[in-house]
Amino acid sequence: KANKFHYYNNPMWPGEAHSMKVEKILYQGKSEYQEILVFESSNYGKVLVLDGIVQLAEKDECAYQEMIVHLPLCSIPSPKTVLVVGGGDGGVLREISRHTSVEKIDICEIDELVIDVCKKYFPDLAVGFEDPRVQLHVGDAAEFLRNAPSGMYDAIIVDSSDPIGPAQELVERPFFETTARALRPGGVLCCMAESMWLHTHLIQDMLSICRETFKGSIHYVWTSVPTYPSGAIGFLLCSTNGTPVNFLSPINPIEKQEGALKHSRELKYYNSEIHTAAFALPTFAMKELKAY
Ligand code: AAT
Repeated sequence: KANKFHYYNNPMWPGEAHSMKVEKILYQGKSEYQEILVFESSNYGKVLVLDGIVQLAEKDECAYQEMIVHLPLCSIPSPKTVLVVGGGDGGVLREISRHTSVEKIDICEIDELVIDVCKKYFPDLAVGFEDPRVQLHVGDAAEFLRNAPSGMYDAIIVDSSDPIGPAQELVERPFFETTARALRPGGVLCCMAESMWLHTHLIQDMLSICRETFKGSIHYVWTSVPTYPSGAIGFLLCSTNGTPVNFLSPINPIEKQEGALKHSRELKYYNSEIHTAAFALPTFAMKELKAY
């Protein structure tokens, strides 16, 4: 028990707990914001845990990081300025760095200790920080976006932890309003949006806020991540008013970008077929989410 909640009492998934065999604890510490744990698992490689919640495992991080980045960046022509919210492990930066059109990548992560720990234990993710286009801002992303100039970004990627603790504000209306304002017309947001199996009400709330704040297209998409509760995680894809964005058939497909595929690390999960497949919802989710 390395967290402040009892096993079956995490407010994000009450009544269930998920386990992995720990081969070795590599790091345990506490920052101003959260408890940080890194362990070597028997089946999923090294695992990063914040406040008792798995944030990533080496074996399946590709599914999350590749989807949260390439779904939005392949949907707009030649993205140049990108903001990452959270993402202190660097995996999202690593994926953005495939896009040769990108000129500037801002990242706003609240917890410097997460960055330091990931640089030590997850070099295959933290390599993202080495891209010279990256500018790191340590601080609360809600505050950062309140001060961001209007129309500054082509894309904003919200790779944040669950909305208990420091990420609470990142699912609330004022955050989405400042996000929409910081995007240029026709810019896109891709935001971690939890599991369709576990978080219907939260997703409905996020969708209805986004329908009011973003005047373009809004979709809930999902991918499979075995080490996250329920094994699935979703994202909200939103575009602002401006050139319409057809997320379903990407205008900037990955296969057409030589630089993206020739990156030092091969794509393991994302391709154009899985991009389109991510929009297909099971019947129950369609019923619960389509009306919102
Ligand atoms: N790349 C997958 C890992 C994450 S990490 C999410 C990061 O968001 C953490 O490093 C956390 O410190 C940071 N964060 C939380 N709140 C804020 C904030 N207000 N401002 C800036 N950064 C913040 C995501 C995993 C998703 C797991 C889903 N269950």
